[in-house]
Amino acid sequence: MSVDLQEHFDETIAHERRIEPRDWMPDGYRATMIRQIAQHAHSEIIGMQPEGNWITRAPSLRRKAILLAKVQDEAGHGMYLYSAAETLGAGRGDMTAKLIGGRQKYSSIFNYPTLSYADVGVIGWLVDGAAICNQVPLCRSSYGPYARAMIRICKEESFHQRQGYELLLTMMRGTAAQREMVQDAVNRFWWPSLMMFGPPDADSPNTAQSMEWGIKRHTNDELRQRFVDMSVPQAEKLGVTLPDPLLRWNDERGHYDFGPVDWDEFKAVIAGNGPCNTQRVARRKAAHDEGAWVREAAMAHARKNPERVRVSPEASS
Ligand code: FAQ
Repeated sequence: MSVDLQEHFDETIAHERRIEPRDWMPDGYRATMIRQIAQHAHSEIIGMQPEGNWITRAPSLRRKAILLAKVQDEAGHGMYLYSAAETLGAGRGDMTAKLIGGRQKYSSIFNYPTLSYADVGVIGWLVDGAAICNQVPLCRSSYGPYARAMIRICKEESFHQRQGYELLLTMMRGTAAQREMVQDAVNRFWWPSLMMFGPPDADSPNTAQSMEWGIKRHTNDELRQRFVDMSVPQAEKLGVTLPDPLLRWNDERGHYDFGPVDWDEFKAVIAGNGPCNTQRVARRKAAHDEGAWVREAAMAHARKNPERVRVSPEASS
């Protein structure tokens, strides 16, 4: 490696400019970007399953249309993100194989079941809310294709968050049974939503280097706190109780204090032992297997039009 290349990279980062696919970058930077983008892409794709579970049982045509569009958006996000990872030399087939083989992660949150239609609203409000909180700063991430993908993704996630909140407001204005469903969903999703931001800073092996490289702009704990501060007034307006007896405003800190997250549960979920891990990965594998004929057909079509389509060897895997 030439000193000039490293210097140029360091200068680009120091001046808050973007690293682009053709630029030289340290191996560690490339590996970190691939790890984070692949994990993010997998989350969007696996994240279609919990809500997809309710498409056939949506309570009205309007709710079904909204939910279909949302789940479709998540597929689109996964596609942008796989494309961003491909600019770093990662193969889509390889990333899918790693997801199915348990060698690449996806967000812990999608290993929890969706037990009622209120879960659809709570996923929109809390899960998309946490995703936005985490991803808006990533629009300024140092890797160009990732940062640019994030701009569109965040716009769509904001819309998702509002549809979730609107669904919950509607249910809270409904019957006592509907209000109970909402509270039950909040009770189940609140703590897992806080886990989405990753382990506490003291136990986060990647944060320091990722901040230095301008990949992450805030630490896991900073973003978790921002999310709590943002959610409490929204919960009050909604009329639900967040399931944390230690949650209270701290005048001195200018933030809400909150109780301890169960990090043993988080570790179990990311190690593959959450309530739905096996089911989620098995479903993803089945979808991949069932789609083999589509990939084969696309390859056959591409071979017939060699000058129009450049076929990547990855596409067939
Ligand atoms: N789940 O050192 P750190 C969405 C892993 S998209 C599973 O702190 P880092 C949209 C981490 O990978 C949600 N694993 O790691 C939607 C690392 O493992 P490794 C996804 C987790 O990367 C909404 C180890 O723990 N969003 O929701 C989790 O600096 C509704 C140590 O952690 C993104 O991916 C976790 N929660 O920080 C879709 C955003 N947290 O790889 C459908 C981009 C940590 O060393 C419906 N990613 N780990 O073996 C990020 O911002 C970061 O990667 C963090 C983790 C903050 C997630």
